[in-house]
Amino acid sequence: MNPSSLLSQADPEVASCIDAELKRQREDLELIASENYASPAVLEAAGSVLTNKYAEGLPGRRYYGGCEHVDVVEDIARRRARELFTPLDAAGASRCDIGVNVQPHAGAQANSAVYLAFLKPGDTLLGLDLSHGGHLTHGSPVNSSGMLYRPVHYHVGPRDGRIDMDEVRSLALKERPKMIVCGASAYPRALDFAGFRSIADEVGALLLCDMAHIAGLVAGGAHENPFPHCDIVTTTTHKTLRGPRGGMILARREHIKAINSAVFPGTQGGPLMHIIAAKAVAFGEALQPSFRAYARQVVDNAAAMAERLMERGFTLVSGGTDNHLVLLDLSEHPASGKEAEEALGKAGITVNKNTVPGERRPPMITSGVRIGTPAMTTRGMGIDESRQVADLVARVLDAPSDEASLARVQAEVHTLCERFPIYGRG
Ligand code: DSN
Repeated sequence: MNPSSLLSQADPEVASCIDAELKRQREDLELIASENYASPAVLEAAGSVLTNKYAEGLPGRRYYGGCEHVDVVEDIARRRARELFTPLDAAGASRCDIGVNVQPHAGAQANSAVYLAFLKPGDTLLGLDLSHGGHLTHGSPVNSSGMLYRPVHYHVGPRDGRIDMDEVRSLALKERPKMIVCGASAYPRALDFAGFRSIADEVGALLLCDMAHIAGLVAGGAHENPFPHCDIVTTTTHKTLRGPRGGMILARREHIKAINSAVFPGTQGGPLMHIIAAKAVAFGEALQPSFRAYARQVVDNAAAMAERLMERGFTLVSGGTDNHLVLLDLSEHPASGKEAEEALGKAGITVNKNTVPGERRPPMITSGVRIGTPAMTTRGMGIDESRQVADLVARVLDAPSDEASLARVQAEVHTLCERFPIYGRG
């Protein structure tokens, strides 16, 4: 990859920031569970002339002329997404007919559009509590989902760290939500879609899965598909799915018309056609057999990392992982989540501080660290490297103020990353 060659002449100030970020991504170890490295083909599509095109509406029904090529691109993206996420039975037949909208600019916009389509202000929304692994858009009071609607939250159990399905059911029976949201941004365990479906049926609620974190695992067969259990599924396209930054909504066919109207004109204007092209490219990549191997490796790497961290004496929320992330519980550790994030950053290891169930510290401090394997797995790292990375993390957290030790870990991080280059060699 030739970093910013044209841009460096036209605008050296911005080009130097992009070049510095490329260097950071190449040299440091990216363990933020929601980040990944999009392929050069995805980046090329995202940087294409399609950024110039207005295309409000849907393929074949646009409010602008000149849409003949972007129509084809959007149809390719929708077709590939449908192929990726349609659940099949043992004989390979479709278990439900799904429609797709690839226009949401991000996951938050996808969720807003779904709420607009199916809820009225004041309707009850039941989702996972933010500090127990949920998401701001699942009814947090500081997000429109918690301001416009009436949020009620379920939790993980205090002992096992897993979603308490008995509590979900009792809250659903008591509060009669119009919609139940399953899905999380910091939950290391598999989701019980059939369990959520049965509760939703009992109270007549719609069931939304926000699969943003696990979409790539679903596409690659390493996590159960939310369909046919869920009515609507939202996602981002840049996490485990490894596409461009963006969102998407999939739904049982009978719901897609309402969703299309809620995306445009309900919540968005012109779709980002360059990003939709990049989504199409990423979905094409995810349909390849190699993506199944990638998804499996992401999960195996997280399991290896979890095991090694526990051997090193760390506490993990739920005692392990089924997916792409582990959540370190530092409640009893001298370092807070913030201090741990800063010390790891000095050693070239990028993570994010995260609240843990029963959190006692403020959200900008926290008692946890979220660690994910999607990006390091894209670099080609496997089980041995996952155990090595867990050891590097443990060394930092055992002595977060020891600058000499942090420098030694940083040198090892750079050597490791050099063995697994991204975007060519620097
Ligand atoms: N901010 C994303 C994450 O890091 O999980 C969720 O939207």
